[in-house]
Amino acid sequence: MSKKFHAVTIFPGMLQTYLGFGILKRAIQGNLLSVDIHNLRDYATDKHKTVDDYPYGGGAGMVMKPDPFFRIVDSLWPAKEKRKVIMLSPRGRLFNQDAAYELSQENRDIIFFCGRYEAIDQRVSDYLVDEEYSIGDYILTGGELPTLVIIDAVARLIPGVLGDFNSTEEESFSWGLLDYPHYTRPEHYHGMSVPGVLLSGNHSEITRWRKKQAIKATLENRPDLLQKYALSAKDKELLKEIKEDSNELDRSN
Ligand code: 4GM
Repeated sequence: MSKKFHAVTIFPGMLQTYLGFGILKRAIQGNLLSVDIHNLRDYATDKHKTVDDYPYGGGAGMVMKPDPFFRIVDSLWPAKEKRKVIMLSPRGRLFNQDAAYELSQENRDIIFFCGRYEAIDQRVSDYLVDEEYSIGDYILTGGELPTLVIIDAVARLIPGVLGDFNSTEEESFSWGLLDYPHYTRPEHYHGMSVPGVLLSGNHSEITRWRKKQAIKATLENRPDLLQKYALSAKDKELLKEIKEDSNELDRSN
C-alpha cells in the first residue's frame, strides 16, 4: 500500500520543485509515495480566476474565497470517508514527530490546503477540513512550505523510503532526546580532533558517550524535552556527570 498525498495550491511549481530531488524524488519514482499537485485557480469560476476577496468586517489583507476549495473537493474527493483534509495555519495543532507517525499510519488519501494571503474563509475549515496543523509559532507567506515539511517528515517514515532500516528508530526524536554529535574523516581538521572514544572500538563506551552527549544537548537546548523524558538510573548518573563537568569548567574559568 503506497501513500497518497494531494496538495491544493495557487503555486504548483513551488511543491513540484522540492519533490523533484533526492529521497522524495526516488520514493515517488519507486511508487512508495505519490503527491498530486492541483492548481486551486483551475476551480475558480469567474473569467479572472479569482481566488481571494476582501475581508468582511474590514482589516488588512485578503481572504481566500470558499468556493474554489468546495468545488475541488466536490469534483475530486466527494466521498468524505475516503479523504483526510489537512489545512496549514498558525492556528493549528503543533506538528511534531508523533503527528508524523500518526499520518504515516493513515489509510485515507491526505489532502493539503495551502493558503495564501491573510487567511482562508472559516467555512472551509468548518466544513471541509479534518485537521488543522501548524509547523511552529511563526507566520509564513503561504502554506506550501508547511505542506512540504509534513510530506517530507511523513514520507521518510514509510518503509523502504530510507534505504537504511534502522535509521528512523535510532535518531533523536524516537528516543525523546536530541541527537548526539557525529563525526567523519579526517580525524584531525583545522586543529579540531574527533573525540578519542569514537576511535576506541569500545562499543559500550561509545554508546555511553553518545547517550551523555544527547542528554547534554537536550539539557542545554530543550530542557522541556528532558522534563518529559523518563531518565533511567544510568541516565541520572550521566546527568550528574554533565553537571559536574560544567562546574569544573566554571571553576577553571
Ligand atoms: C493563515 C491562514 C502555516 C496563514 C492560512 C501557514 C505559517 C504556518 C496561512 C494560511 C502560514 C505555520 C499561510 N504561516 N506556522 N501562512 O504552520 O495558509
